[in-house]
Amino acid sequence: MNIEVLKNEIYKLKEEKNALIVAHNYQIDEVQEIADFVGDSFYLSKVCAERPEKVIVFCGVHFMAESAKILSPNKKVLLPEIDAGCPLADMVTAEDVENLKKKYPDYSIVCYINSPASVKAKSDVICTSSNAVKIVREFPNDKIIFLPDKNLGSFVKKQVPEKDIILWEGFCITHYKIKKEDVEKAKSLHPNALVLVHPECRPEVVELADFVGSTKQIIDFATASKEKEFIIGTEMGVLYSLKKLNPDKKFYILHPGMICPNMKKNTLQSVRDALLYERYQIEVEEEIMEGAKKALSKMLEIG
Ligand code: CIZ
Repeated sequence: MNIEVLKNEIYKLKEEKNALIVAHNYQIDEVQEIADFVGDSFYLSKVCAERPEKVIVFCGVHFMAESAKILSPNKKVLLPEIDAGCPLADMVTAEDVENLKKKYPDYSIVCYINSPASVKAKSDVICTSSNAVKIVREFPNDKIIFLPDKNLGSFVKKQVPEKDIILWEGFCITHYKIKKEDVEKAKSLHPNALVLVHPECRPEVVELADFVGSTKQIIDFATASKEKEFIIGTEMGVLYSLKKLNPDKKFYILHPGMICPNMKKNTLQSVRDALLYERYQIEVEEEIMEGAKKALSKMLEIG
């Protein structure tokens, strides 16, 4: 179907169903364009909870739509592509967390938002890439198990050396592609550019960056900066907001493979189908919902 026809159909269905469309910073440009709100997963989950609409199309991956459902249990949360998962989130299970708790009974579990609801439910507190350092620093236990992302975990460990932090071995397959040599090459090609990377990158990449932050923090940093050129070390989708907000600045992606195959599954066609057929509905078991909400609320309390 023609893009303009699809867009018009989406707007019509959205109005008919009184639905809200939110899109993560890593979505394809056309999906970000038709969304009511664009941002990181936690910001979008909060928007979904605060807005009056009862039907939400969450253009992101599964764990993100789950977080929105946990914060808005009475709303219909739809994920346009049901198999848009996250390999990082799948690198830890609720059973792994149970085993860790048995092995390290004095430790508290700090869980990155990129995780399944069942893992969140067994954790003490959730964090995002924006607030992970603050959450670990301020959590009232000096013994921490950080999961599932080992790179975000080692970034936190460096910032909070006073705590004993055990890292789980998970990683994002997209951010992992960037190597130290890519940063060195990009810097030699663009000597005046600042290097902005996501903390899911390898530690040796993070080490070479001028700024490390979440998607929102990268967008805010580049927008506020007086500099004109930036080398970006995260998923390409952020270029949509970076370019829109900064038409006079130049952005270079650190690695050509910075494309998350799962984030790119949602299309205008699947958003339209999500609205038309009210699919795919995200449900979270009551028992899991309760535990996961508690861990998310703890994050809000600290952060
Ligand atoms: O939580 C998010 O939205 C993720 C996965 C990354 C980010 O930095 O926005």
